[in-house]
Amino acid sequence: MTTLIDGKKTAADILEELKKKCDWLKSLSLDVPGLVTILVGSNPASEAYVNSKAKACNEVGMKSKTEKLPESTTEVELAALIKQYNEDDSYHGILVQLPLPKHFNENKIIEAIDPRKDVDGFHPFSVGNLVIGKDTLLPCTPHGVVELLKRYKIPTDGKHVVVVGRSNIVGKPVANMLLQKKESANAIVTICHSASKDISYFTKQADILIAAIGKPNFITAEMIKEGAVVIDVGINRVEDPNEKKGYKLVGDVDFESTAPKASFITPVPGGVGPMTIAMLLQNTFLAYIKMTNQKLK
Ligand code: BQF
Repeated sequence: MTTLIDGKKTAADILEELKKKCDWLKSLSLDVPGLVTILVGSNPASEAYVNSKAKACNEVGMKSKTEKLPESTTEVELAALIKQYNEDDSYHGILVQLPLPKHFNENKIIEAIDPRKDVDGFHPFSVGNLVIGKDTLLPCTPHGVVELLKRYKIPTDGKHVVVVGRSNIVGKPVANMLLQKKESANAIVTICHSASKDISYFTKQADILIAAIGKPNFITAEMIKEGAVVIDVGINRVEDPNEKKGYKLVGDVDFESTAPKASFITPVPGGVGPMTIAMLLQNTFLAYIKMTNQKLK
């Protein structure tokens, strides 16, 4: 029997918890957490993402602002805007929507963000803390994956987690999180990627398979072990004339063939995606708590 992991519901639960906390701050006449999202250029998917982030902030009662900048923005101009928000006490989270247009050095831009406001968890300071197991702002999508495993009481201790994909945004951080000698972690972790000659050799050994490849329906039933937990991080737009928008979202996992063989599986949409947003708001709340406490000292 397969359990469908409902990321949409889980994310809604987390947002509800955050809303209660924000209501409580307001009842004490305190400031609420604030998130600024910076979008450069006009990638339709990125625009949709920043819009959902702002909408989620409004729903929980956080302050939010979206800065939409033209494609022609220079690195110096963007860095100056980030600096302005680094110094603005009413914003506790700064998110630069990725990918940036090609003329930007993303690493350089990420490093311009005050690590205390690094709600995407991509600053080298946050990455370093994650790797050595220090408490830190965690990247949203990997954190969403781990949170789903936790809330569905899926054991990770001593389990073999196979991550397919080695991006800085998903593959590397999720592997590091599950590797930690901690509750909801302590897994044996393998990362495989495009240089692996036989991906199936690895995926078939997974107790928990995390697909973060970026290729629609890449993982098929033959590639997994009976009873495996399958976490699909892929968000791929594929053309579909039957859909109003002309496309539909599919994961990196061929859901139809794989689901019957899995013990747990996340759908796309409605799996890991909504958790990304919930974890972003949770990070903004955490950044707020840390920063406002610091001021009281
Ligand atoms: C869903 C993202 C690739 C590159 C940059 C809900 C989102 C997606 C799907 C979402 C993503 C992916 C985000 C669903 C944010 C996740 O119902 O399945 C929410 O908004 N995401 C992003 O900001 O940048 C990306 C994927």
